[in-house]
Amino acid sequence: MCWDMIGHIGNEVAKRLSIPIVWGGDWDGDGDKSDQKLYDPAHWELAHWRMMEPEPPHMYNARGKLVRRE
Ligand SMILES: [Ca+2]
Repeated sequence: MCWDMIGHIGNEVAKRLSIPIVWGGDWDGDGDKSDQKLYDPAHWELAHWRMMEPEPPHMYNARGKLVRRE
């Protein structure tokens, strides 16, 4: 299946880059796609994104230059 291949590639790339992700083709990442209610293989998300702190909005000075916040 095409989505299985895409899921495998995406998971491997994320693992190599140390990016924790969740794939909608296997939400719990146990390799079993039949143990879930929703199969959404086009869906990717960062694992634990709900617990992440939002990045503060970028600030720009009057000249349009990005000003870093501490
Ligand atoms: Ca599963």
